[in-house]
Amino acid sequence: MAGVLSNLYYSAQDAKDLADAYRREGEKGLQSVIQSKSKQFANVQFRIAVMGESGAGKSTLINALLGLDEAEGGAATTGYQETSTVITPYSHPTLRNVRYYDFPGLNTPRFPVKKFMKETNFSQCDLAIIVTGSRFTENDQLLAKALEKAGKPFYLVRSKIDDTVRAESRKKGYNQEEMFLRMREQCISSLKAAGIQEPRVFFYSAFDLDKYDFPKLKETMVSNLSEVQRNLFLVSLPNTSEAAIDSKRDALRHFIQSVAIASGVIGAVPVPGLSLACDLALIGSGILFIRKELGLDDRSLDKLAQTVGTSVTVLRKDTKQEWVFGEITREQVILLLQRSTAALALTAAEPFLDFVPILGSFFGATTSFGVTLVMLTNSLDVMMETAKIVLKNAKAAASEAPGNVAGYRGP
Ligand SMILES: Nc1nc2c(ncn2[C@@H]2O[C@H](COP(=O)(O)OP(=O)(O)O)[C@@H](O)[C@H]2O)c(=O)[nH]1
Ligand SMILES: [Mg+2]
Repeated sequence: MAGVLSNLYYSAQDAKDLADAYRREGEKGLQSVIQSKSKQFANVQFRIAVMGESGAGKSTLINALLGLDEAEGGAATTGYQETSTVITPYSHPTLRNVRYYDFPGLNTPRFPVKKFMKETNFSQCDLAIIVTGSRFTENDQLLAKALEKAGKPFYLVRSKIDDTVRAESRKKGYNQEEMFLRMREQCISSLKAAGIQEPRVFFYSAFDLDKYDFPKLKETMVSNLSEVQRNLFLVSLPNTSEAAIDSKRDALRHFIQSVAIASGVIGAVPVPGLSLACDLALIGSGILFIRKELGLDDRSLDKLAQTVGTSVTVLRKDTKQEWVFGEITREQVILLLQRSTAALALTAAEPFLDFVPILGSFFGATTSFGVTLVMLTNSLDVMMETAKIVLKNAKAAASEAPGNVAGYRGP
């Protein structure tokens, strides 16, 4: 469990800063320290280079991974004419440090492959994706070899699988499974023949994100990250399915543990009033953070309602806990606290105490830690359930709205 401690988002120094801020300015002071700490969480970088020939589907893939529609601000421009000769960065709408780099097409006259190789610095990305809309070409292979030489993890993505399925299914004796097997074998053997040791190939269609290998692509990307990057990336993925929402649970639990540890550390500081004030502030800010990452804040809901052509009221239909959508004030947190009990808090905290040894010796610290942990964990459960109901409502609205059937990508 060393991961939890190494992943501390609030350190002992942060706890001291919080205590000092409380002494100086009371609860207002706490808020500003918490805000600046929240920013640190988002300072972890994750940079993904998306490369391939012009028209391969690079920009479309970036939008799919960001959960953005082209019509929205911040999405990449796609189309059949070559749109760019420079590397264009696209940040995740809320986690700005998850950044995709849309590279110019490999084969354009203005950017021949030799020039591309010479001018591209692979060390600046954490991961690369090579996209092709048909067979992997010689240029793709050259690029893959260069990445392998530079020691960068990379994947090969075969886009437009929907087109292939449509064309092939017209043929006599068509069998989709067999076709994929054959295509996969062909891809892998041609890449191996070109000297790529273990090519990782994913089939995908931008119009069927829950089908083919897109879910596996996301999982594999996650497995290539450091723990901190992994948490950041997981919460950045769009909520296209219940499974996608569930996959955020672990990352958000890490976040919750670090917040709980902070309130435990602060609980051990003997300043009257500090511990409770700090717990309330930390729980409040934690709820806001989780709510945003699950797409349940006002801005995300408005955007989602617009995308699927409905109202926020419809999206909220059948959700059970009103407070999730309301203002998260100090009073609201106290109300939530009153509903759970200290005994419950202590029981739930116990399994964590052995890897938080410094907290074990302070009863006040343990209580604070446990209360914060249970409060945020309960809130997470409620918000995950709510996010799933919102997703269901959004999908229903999307399938009712004309022209929107395939375009829905989740909040
Ligand atoms: N049918 C289908 N079309 C796609 C898919 N991905 C991209 N396209 C289309 O292919 C064209 C080129 O895509 P774009 O992302 O602009 O390619 P880029 O030049 O590599 O950035 C656009 O018209 C896209 O709509 C896909 O998975 N299926
Ligand atoms: Mg493009």
